[in-house]
Amino acid sequence: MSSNILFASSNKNKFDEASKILSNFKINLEFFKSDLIEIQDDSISDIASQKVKDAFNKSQKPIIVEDDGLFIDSLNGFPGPYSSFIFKTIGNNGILELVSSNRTAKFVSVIAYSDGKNIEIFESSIKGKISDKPRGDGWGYDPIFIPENQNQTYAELTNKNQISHRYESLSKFASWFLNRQE
Ligand code: ITT
Repeated sequence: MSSNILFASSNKNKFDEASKILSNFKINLEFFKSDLIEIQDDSISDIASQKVKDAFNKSQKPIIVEDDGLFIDSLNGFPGPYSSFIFKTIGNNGILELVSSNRTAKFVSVIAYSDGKNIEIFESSIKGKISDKPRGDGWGYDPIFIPENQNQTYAELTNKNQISHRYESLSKFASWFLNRQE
């Protein structure tokens, strides 16, 4: 492993996936468990920028945060930047009650990295749709999100970490980070 970087989150599932993904690039992550300041904003990348500032202030070490959002087309992008709050309040069953016949959606991941001087942002999204009922044993929205070109939900897929919104944004981060180190 070539580098150690902190990953700040209150969500251990996010860290576990990020850590597996970045190990393919020989980047070692350490979990920095923290409830970070999360501003209410329409822009996931602005939320991630604020979160990483708070994370660096707390850790004083190079650090990554990630902000995600599930955007459902028939709900004009809801829950989007409010995905965390909506998951805690109405959950997957609440979302399923709101979704109509058009079930298309996208999952967005924004990675923000700070070394205390600069903030770098890496964004990615994957298209997909909302399943008709929860399927599979997974965390968060995994049981109701079916990525494009698949028949199974994130929770049912065995290769989520090779295709996910998180995989794409972290791959962009890894290319930038490893290039910078050369
Ligand atoms: P932080 O402390 O890192 O902010 P969080 O769980 O609040 O953790 P986000 O705001 O980034 O994380 O995530 C928004 C919501 O989307 C939240 O309910 C997550 O559980 C969910 N989520 C994010 N990535 C997911 C994934 O890969 N599969 C399923 N649900 C996911």
